[in-house]
Amino acid sequence: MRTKGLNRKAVLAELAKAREQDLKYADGRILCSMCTEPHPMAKKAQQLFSSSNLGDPGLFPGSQRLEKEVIKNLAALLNGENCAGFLVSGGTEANLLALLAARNRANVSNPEVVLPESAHFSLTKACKLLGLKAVQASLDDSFRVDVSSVEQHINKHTVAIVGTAGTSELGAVDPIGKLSEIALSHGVYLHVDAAFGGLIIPFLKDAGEDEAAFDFRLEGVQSITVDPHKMGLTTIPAGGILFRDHAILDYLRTETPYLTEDCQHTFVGTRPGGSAAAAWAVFQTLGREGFEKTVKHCIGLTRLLASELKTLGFTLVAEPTLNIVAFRGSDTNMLSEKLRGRGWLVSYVPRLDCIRLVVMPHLKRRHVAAFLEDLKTIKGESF
Ligand code: 0PR
Repeated sequence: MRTKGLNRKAVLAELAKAREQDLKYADGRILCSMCTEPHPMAKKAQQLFSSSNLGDPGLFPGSQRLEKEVIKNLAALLNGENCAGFLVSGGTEANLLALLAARNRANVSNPEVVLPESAHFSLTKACKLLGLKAVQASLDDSFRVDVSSVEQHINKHTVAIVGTAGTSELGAVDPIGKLSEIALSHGVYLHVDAAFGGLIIPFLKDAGEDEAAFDFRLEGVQSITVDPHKMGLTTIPAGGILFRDHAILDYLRTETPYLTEDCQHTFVGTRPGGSAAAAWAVFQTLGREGFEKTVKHCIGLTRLLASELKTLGFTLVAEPTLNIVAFRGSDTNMLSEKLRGRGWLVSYVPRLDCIRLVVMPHLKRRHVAAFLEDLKTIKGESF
């Protein structure tokens, strides 16, 4: 640390320099991220609540009320009548809390969790941290978890099975209805990772798309991860974990003897009230209609991209379910490098040998058109 402090102007100039190095969502070049430019009201709200700590809610009852209202909004969206839940640091912490609750509830020796091959790596991290054996279930031809594979892996050590509503690589939605039936018949905990899809799928019906049931209407679903800092247009950090009912919280409880509340249920102690305020502000400003419009925009552009990619002779890994397109050509890894060389931030997925494009709200039609033009040029160069 420097001995003498700098003046504000100098500090701001240094910050501006660093900010300049960062990529901007608004430039429409980021096609590999599940985050996006936050709504202006989210930024404003986060600033207003920058000193608030949800970890000591007796000092910040207003912030706690906003967190509770955000959780209530998410629960209503996911058809959970008696949900308990928290805003946490992200999908990773949300998934960790779900598996912790499942492990403690089952209280068996050598605990195991059945994870789809397509599960996000945060679930593998959680298993490592919690001493759980991760057992992989295979996928079907449409990259959704094979329900019979899940069922085959359930045994007396299984504490949870997991389904994903919007996989990170392809946006596939696992057959949660069938997983729910299995969970009920084996008396095992079902967690749904809807970190990405949880704020898309509920709006698809209104956007003219099919809505696959994945939420608390399914009796076997015990918890859902749903992240406002992905499709919720809010500031980072804002993950969400919802539990079917308050009873599950007993498995997460840690005493906090000298704070304004006597226990906590999250991993993170000091939690940003600004995140609750920001998510709340977005929900209030956009309302259901605003979210529907955003989802419609993203899905429309996804469909456009998918059909243009096919016209250009590329193969889609799967028809997109949500706002992710994955495609491949003759040398896909090389193609992804060439695209990055032209300033397009795309991800290459080695497991599937494909390029993955996440069509987030910051992408506009003109960006997609420019991307396709560059793709055409690169393709032309290779022949
Ligand atoms: N579950 C699913 C289905 C996810 O896609 C992710 C992250 C998580 C859980 C974990 O969430 P947190 O990262 O909030 O803890 N999905 C993105 C991914 O791995 C995260 C991300 C976002 C990565 C933006 C890069 C980026 O620029 O792709």
